[in-house]
Amino acid sequence: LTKDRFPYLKRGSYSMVDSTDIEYFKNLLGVNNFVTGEEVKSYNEDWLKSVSGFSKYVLKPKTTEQVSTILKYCYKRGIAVCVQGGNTGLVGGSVPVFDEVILSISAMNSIISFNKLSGVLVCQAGCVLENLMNYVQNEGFIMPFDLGAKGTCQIGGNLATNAGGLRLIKYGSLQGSVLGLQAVLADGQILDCLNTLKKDNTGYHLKHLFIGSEGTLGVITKVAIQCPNSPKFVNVSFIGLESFEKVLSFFSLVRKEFSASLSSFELMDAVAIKSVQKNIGIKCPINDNLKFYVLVELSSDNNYISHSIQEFLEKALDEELILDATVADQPSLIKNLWKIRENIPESLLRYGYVYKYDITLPHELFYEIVPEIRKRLKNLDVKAVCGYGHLGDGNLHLNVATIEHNVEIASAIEPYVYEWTSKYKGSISAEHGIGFLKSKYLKYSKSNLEIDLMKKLKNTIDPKKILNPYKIFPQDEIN
Ligand code: AKG
Repeated sequence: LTKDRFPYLKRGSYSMVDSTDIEYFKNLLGVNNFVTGEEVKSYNEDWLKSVSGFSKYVLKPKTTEQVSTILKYCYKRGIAVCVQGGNTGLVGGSVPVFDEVILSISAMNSIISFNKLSGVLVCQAGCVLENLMNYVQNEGFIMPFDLGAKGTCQIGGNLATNAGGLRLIKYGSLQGSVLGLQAVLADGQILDCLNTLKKDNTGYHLKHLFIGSEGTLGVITKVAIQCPNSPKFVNVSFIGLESFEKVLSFFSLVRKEFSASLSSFELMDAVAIKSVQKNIGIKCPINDNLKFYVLVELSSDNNYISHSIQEFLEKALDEELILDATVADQPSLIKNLWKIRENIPESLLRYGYVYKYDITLPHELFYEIVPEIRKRLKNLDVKAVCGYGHLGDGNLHLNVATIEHNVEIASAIEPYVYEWTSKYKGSISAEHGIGFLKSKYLKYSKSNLEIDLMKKLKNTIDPKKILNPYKIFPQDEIN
C-alpha cells in the first residue's frame, strides 16, 4: 500500500463513507454502476503497481448530471474523491492514496457528434482513445494525438493529464487541439466551455485550467476536439545508428528535408530494443547490434515522401550517417514497426519494477543523463537502464528496471535526476504529469510564485480540497 511506502503521509480529515452514503450512491447509480468488493481492487492499483490505495467504492456515473449530483453530495459531506479514467497514468495520479471514493468516468463513453466539415468531434470523457481513432478514421480523419496506451486510456484522462504522445511534433499539444470541454467542479456546478469554434477570443479560456489539472480542479465530462484529415500517404522508417551525435545530425537533416511531413521522430537505445526482443519476443527488423535506433514517421497528402525517403536514406547510408534502415508504407508493416517502440514500457515492466522519468531537455543534452545514471547505479542490482522517447520534442523517457522496488536504488536516482534536469532548465515531467509520485519534486520545474498561484487556484475552485487529494502538491503544503 502507498501509505506503507510513504509513512510520512497522513490521511486528510475527510469524512468516512457510511451506510447512508452507500444507499445514496446506490440509489443514484443503480447497483451495476456502484462497484464494491473484490472488483474494486483493480481500480485501487496503478498499471506500474507503484501506487495503491484502499478505496472500497467505485462510482460509475453515466451522465454529467450524475457526476454533478455525486460531487455536490461529496462536497457537502466532505468525502474525498479520486477521479479515474483508463488508469494508464505513470505517476500515480489516477488511483487513491488512502480511501478516497473512486469516480470512474468509464461508463461515460458515448460519441455525441462529429462534424465532417469542420472535423470537430464531441464526445463524453470516458471514450477509449482507440475507439475514437477508429470512429474518425471511418470518416477520413485522425485523432490529433496517439499514445501507446490507446487501447485502454480514455479521452478525459488524456485531457486531464495533457497527454503528449507520439505525434505531438506534427499536431501540437492538446492545449491547441481541444476546442472546448465541459467539467464538473468540486461543489457540483457544471462548467460548460464546450466550444466547437476554431476561433474565439472572448477573454480567459478556462478550458486550459482543466487540461493538465490531473483531476484536482474538476471532473472533465465532455470534450470537443479538432481532428485533422487523414493523411493520404504515410511511411515509417526504422533506422540504426552508431552514436547519439549521429542521431542528432540525422534528426536535423530529416527536419530540414521533410519539415511539415514529419509526424514522429522517436529514439530507442540498444537496451530498450534488447528489452523488447527478450521480454516480448518482437524481433528488431534491422541489425540488432547497433547503439541507437530511430523511428521516423512521415505523413503527407503528396506521395513525394515515399520516393524521397528512399533516396534520402540511401544517401545517409552511403555517407555512413546511418548504418542500417528499413522502410514500410503498408499499414500492417507500419504497425509492426510501431509495435517495437510501443512495447518498450511493457517489456521493461516484465523485469519486475520500473523507475520512470519523463523529462524534457534541450536536444544536445537529451541522452546525457542515461549513461550518467548507469554510472551511478553500476554497483546496484539493476536489470536495465535505458533511454527512449520523443526525441523530436526533446522528451526523454529514462527508465530503470529492477526486480522490485528498492529504497537504495530510488535514492541513487532521486532527487539527482530532477536536480540535473532543473540545472539545464528542463521539465521534470514532459507529458506524464505530476500525480502523486512527483509531487515532492514540483519545485524543480516551477517557481515559488507559480506554485503559490496554483495553490490559490486550487483553493478557490475546490476550497474543501476533495478532488484528487495528495496529487500535484506536496501534502504538507496543501492539506
Ligand atoms: C511512451 O512510451 O511514450 C510513454 O509515454 C511511456 C513512457 C514510460 O513508460 O516511461
